[in-house]
Amino acid sequence: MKTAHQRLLAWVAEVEAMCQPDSVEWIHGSSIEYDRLMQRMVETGAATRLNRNRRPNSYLFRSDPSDVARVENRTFIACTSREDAGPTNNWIDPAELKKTMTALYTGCMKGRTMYVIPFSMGPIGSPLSRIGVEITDSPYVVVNMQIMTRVGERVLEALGERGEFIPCLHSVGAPLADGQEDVAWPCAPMEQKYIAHFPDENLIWSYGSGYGGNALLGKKCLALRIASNMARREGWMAEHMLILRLINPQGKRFHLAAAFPSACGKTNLAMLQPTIPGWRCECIGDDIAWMKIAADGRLYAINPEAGFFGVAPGTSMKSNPMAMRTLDGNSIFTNCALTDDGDIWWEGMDGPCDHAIDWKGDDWTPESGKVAAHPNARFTAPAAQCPVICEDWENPAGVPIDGFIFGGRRTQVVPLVTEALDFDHGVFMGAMSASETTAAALDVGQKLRRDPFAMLPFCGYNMADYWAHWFAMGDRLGAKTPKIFYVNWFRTSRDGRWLWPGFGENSRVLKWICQRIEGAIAARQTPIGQMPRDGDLDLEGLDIPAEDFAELMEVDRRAFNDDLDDAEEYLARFGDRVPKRLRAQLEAQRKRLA
Ligand code: OXD
Ligand code: MN
Repeated sequence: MKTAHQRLLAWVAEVEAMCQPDSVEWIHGSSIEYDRLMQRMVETGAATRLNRNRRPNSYLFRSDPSDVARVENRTFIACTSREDAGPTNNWIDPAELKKTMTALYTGCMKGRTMYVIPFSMGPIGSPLSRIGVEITDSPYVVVNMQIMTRVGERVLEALGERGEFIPCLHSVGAPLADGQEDVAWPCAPMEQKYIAHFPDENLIWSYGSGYGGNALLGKKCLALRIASNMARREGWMAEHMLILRLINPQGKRFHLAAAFPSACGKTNLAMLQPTIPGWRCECIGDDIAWMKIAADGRLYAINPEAGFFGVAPGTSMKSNPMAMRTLDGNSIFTNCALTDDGDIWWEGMDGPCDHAIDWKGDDWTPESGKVAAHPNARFTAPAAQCPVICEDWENPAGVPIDGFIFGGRRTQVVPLVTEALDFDHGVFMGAMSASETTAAALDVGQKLRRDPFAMLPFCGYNMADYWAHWFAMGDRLGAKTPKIFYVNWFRTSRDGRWLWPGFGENSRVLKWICQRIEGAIAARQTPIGQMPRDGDLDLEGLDIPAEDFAELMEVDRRAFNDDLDDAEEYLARFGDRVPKRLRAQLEAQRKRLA
């Protein structure tokens, strides 16, 4: 591989000396290389090629049953002082962590190939993009990175001889002794897994897991945890947000960025098919937004990723037809079930399945009494294949953001949609976000967890400082701050029914949001923010009983007050670091609710 980047070459040599792989391969980024890696993994039994007639160029992987999701308890922010990591992150002194991990890394790639993947987060050459180099001993990681990011020679070219890059070291942590046979999914035991971030030196070290965000280091580690640190230092934003473009019947475009905790339907919303006549929606990204203030004073966003790494179960032609069509070929499936005709299946997919091989490789029928696909089974697919991908999804300048949406999964209390009274109130809404938990993280036990800005597992520094950064960005944007909204698609009735149909019908809520952004309609002020007046939300053609709609929109002052008590306790964890402006918002909300 041709690079004259001395710092990069020195780092690769240093890692090689420490990890002692059998060989080193630089990833060029060609399809021939991708096919060759896949072929090798099919031969070793790590991958299964799916039926070419049903899903061309697509493969299924089964992970080790112990390695199926992000491991938040084993994720560390190793900055110099514990306070800078804050109470929501795990912290270890960087020198100590490096010592522990160096011991683990020493000889850890024996019997394996070490791959060097130069990758770009964001379109190559965009002023918003950043370059990383991932070293890994997992060929599964390589093929996933080839879909999720832009990789290879063109990245090295952009890097030149002196360009900045973020070193990302990954090992599955399973060296092979001479003659020892490999397993299909090598990984290390839980207590040896470390997903480590050294924000003071923009460095990522990951050991022991091969799954998703633990191993595809461009995603959560670089584009969120490290990038949030860089963004704070440099005055931009790295957020756990989808980006979409909505086009109204008059052809006017609106760009919305929305933050929801993992597995709350972000991918579904990003690829929404509006049910209201004349409205169209296009996808720019489904997970991460990098945003910067441009010369015109507005906030512009890019999607730093090049693919979707989505939760498979529940994805269907009903819930997300555009995702289903994105997966027609050239995709990787992990921990899905394998059907008798060589295709994949998961719970919630269209049509039943009578027999399959489940995610553990065992025989499965609906009578087995267990799931066929793991709840956090994933698909990896190129964004360019999405039928509603926006023509500007790779625009190096990004798209101007008109509105932010926050939300979570709340079966109680939180109404369908609320608009913040102003930017500061919106920051308060984002900071107080909470959600009922799901399967995307392995080890979060409790049911309702506060997940500020959906960044709880991804903010690479003290969350209280992150709130201060939001206020500071608001001040810089001044009159050009995007409007902020809070939505909840998941409210249920007292007798446990969904009150809102969700999916494509969410376009009705987005329409109201766009009308508010345009200043086309007034709103009703409530103690928790602005809400649609009677008749303003377009419900035409939707059969919702009036009592259900009333319940969906209900603001129960007592319940909100209780929520504030809980919020106050939560804020207390951050002590004096909580911005005064956030506390002022809490007090103001209390007064409005009194
Ligand atoms: C994801 C997550 O995988 O947020 O996107 O967990
Ligand atoms: Mn996510």
